[in-house]
Amino acid sequence: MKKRLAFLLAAVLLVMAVGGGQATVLAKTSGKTAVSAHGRLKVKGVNLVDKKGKTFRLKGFSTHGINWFEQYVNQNAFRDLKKMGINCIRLAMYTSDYNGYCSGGDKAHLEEVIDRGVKACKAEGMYVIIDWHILNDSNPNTNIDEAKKFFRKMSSKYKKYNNVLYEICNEPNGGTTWSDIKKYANTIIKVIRKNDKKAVIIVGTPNWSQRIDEAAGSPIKGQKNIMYALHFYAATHKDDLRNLVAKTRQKGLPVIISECNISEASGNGYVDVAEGKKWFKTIKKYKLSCIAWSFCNKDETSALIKQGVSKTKGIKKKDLSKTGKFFVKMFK
Ligand code: IDC
Repeated sequence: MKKRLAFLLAAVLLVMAVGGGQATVLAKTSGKTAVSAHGRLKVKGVNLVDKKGKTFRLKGFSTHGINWFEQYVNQNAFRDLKKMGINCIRLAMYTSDYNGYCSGGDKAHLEEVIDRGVKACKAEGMYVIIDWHILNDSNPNTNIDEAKKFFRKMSSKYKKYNNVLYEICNEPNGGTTWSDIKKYANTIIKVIRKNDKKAVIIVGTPNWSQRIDEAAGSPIKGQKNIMYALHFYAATHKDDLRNLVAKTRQKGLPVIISECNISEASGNGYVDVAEGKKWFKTIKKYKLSCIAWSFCNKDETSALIKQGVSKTKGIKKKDLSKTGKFFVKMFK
């Protein structure tokens, strides 16, 4: 009997030890969550709306590259953020920077990290954006064949999930035109729609997802639930870019701020709180969704976790950087 008890105790201890690692799947949270209350999101006119047709704002944190800071992709951390008012996580998967998905990265592992992130968000009742994070590879058509395969796989895997959104090309840049992007988007949207008729799909815009005016001049036709990305870094991008929001709304373009910060466009340097507040005036006026870059402790001012804080669970407000605290406050 004693032996059996000792064995049982050892087994329990072993489970606890294993359970302390990254892969822990916590119980589903009880009570009302963003996803249980608002359901599958869709696009109505210029707005992102919930299942009842009411305008809904995503308030999110984006990961840094999951090929670099994957330790933050865990349910404990997401739950910590949820307690601070975050209702969405963007999983940024670089395609060609840092051993990205198309530049030598471990595809199977990256897909596992995405899966962990998607499932953690589902368990926490949070929305999740799967982001094909092009950057170095300025034109999304460069890796369109890989993108097709990737989104075919993702949309098949997550078609039953009501909390998943797709961002199909983070920031086209260099000489990439809106017509190049449209060509790419029309292909990828069709791939996703074959499996998933409804998920919201976010399309990047020229010049590092700033020229929403070009998209407004010639939006994608014949597709529902499409949004257009506007990215800003407040210490660099000011009135000129903000003015495009009003301008494109008049033209009926649904815009989403799927990445932003109050640092300089480099992701580092000066943190402009005053300009950040101006951005939030616009964001609140038009009830825009907004996702902050990036959920990590890298030594750069856009990092949302404070320098020297290395925990990836039990994260409290005091562990956030100046920029992290700013966003949590603005999201209130
Ligand atoms: C930055 C990261 C930085 C990294 C760099 C290059 O913050 O650590 O070294 O990318 O990969 C974007 C991009 C985003 C950038 C960010 C800041 O979407 O990948 O992250 N930024 O430069 N667009 C505008 C700014």
